[in-house]
Amino acid sequence: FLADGTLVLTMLLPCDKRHAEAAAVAIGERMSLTECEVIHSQVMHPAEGTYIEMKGKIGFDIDLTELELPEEVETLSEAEIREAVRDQPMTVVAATVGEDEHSVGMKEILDIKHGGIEGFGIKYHYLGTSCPVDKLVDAAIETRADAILISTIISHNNVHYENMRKLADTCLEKGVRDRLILVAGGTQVVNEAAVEAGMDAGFGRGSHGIDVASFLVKKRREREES
Ligand code: B12
Repeated sequence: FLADGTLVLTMLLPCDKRHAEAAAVAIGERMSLTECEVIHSQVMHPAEGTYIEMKGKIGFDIDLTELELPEEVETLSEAEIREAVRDQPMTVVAATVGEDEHSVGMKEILDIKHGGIEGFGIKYHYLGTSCPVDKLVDAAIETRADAILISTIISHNNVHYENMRKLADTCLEKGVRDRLILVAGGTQVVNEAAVEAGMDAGFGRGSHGIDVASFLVKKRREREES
């Protein structure tokens, strides 16, 4: 099957099954796919719409040697992180922000039970869900935290990046941007866009505590050296 030019698209169309199947093929054709065919359709809920899987063919090749790949991040070893935190303790404050009640991802990153940063000796103050940005920054100042970790899962209207901008701006206003490491995470978070929105790093789907702990230790070192 390698490089046979077949692409499978999934979509949720807000209409009944018959219209959704015809619309999916029309969408594929407008995207310049050929041989468009619906291979699966399922009414999710009559009020919601129909889930469609549609296949079609693309008319071009991708040369793997010409692709620009993102830089591969090197993660410090567990021992190295633990030693760095033992020599110089680290505290963070964390919460889900805006009106985001999705707490599972944030807990995975924090909690020792899920291989979170706590397991490397990093102390955390978890302020819960839907936390106002002001409250987080004040808590970071009060506890003399090294970093603020926010989780922002909902991404409608780019609210996840808006939340990040708000955090960066609040830290600037309160004069603490230079002494706080700002990290955002969530299903739809892309590192480069998070950095553009004022964060030091962004972590997406599938991130682990060790990735974040390693980043925090490296970033603190980098700041101390500069
Ligand atoms: C469980 C769930 C809920 C639960 C949350 C319970 C809880 N206590 O967390 C409940 C039922 C409350 C819920 C409600 C809603 N939900 Co919901 N929910 C989900 C679901 C099924 C799973 C989320 C989850 O727990 N994933 C598992 C964790 C481990 O993964 P994760 O969150 O991505 O976290 C990882 C990374 O993102 C990253 N990460 C996350 N946070 C952080 C933070 C930092 C600092 C770092 C470094 C990394 C990091 O690391 C984590 C570990 O790898 C997803 C669908 C999905 N499959 O993702 C929808 C989903 C997130 N929900 C969605 C929606 C729309 C809603 C509602 C608006 C529905 C509604 N109309 O009411 C409400 C919103 C409520 C609110 N105000 O927040 C949408 C979001 C769409 C979008 N992108 O904006 C999703 C994607 C479903 C969908 N396909 O439409 N939801």
